[in-house]
Amino acid sequence: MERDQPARQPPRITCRFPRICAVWYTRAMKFLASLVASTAFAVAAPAADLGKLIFSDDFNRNESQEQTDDPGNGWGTNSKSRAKGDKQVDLKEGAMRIQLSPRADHAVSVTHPAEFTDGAVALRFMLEDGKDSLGLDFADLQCKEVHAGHLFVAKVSPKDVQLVDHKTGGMRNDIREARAEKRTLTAEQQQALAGKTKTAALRTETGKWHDLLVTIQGDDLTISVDGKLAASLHSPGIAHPTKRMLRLSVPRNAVVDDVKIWRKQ
Ligand SMILES: [Ca+2]
Ligand SMILES: [Ca+2]
Repeated sequence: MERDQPARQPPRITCRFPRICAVWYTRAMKFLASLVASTAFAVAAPAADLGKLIFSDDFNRNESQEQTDDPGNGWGTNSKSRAKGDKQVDLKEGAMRIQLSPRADHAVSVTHPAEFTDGAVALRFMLEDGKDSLGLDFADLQCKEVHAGHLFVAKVSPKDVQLVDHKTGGMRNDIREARAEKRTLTAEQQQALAGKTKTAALRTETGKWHDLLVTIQGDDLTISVDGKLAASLHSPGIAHPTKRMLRLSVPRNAVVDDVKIWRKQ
């Protein structure tokens, strides 16, 4: 037969200086709570707003050689096909320097996969001349109703920003062909082009680094410079379901660093 055992009491932790213990306990808890809050904010804030970070590049490296484009980390360029193989993309001083070759017959295009429906791209840029510009061109080469997969673009120059829906506008095959052949556009084509471009005057100082953020959500495209919303465009081509590629489009020169790509869905 089992004997009834007296119920065990949990061991008591005693403190020889209870008031000091209580003060230190409160301070430690406050510190831990603030640490948790600040860490959660630092990690969760951009992720919650922009989605999942799917790519980032700080360009803090050197190429294996300096004769031709070799940016690495999944980047491609059009220098071989459009600039006779001249080096137009140079990793230098921890950034990516893009410079049009005098022998090029097209703007420099530096490409990276960027697959999402809704998402965002952030980078730092520096333009060194008033005539320079940098375009973030979103493309889907599997979309055959447009020229060369062009969906839409967000562009920044030292004097303005511009957003263009190419898919349902100027890069629609029939519109682009009519323009290339200098044919008069039909009434439907003219109507299709209406409202597909948004330009906003914005001065950004040359020779200085600036922050750029482009967001895509549904049929809304926004561009922010140095943390301030500069322009937004609401247009059906932006809702194209499969953005597959980011093309940095540089008609002259631009310097780029800290590229980040987020996928929201
Ligand atoms: Ca280099
Ligand atoms: Ca860097």
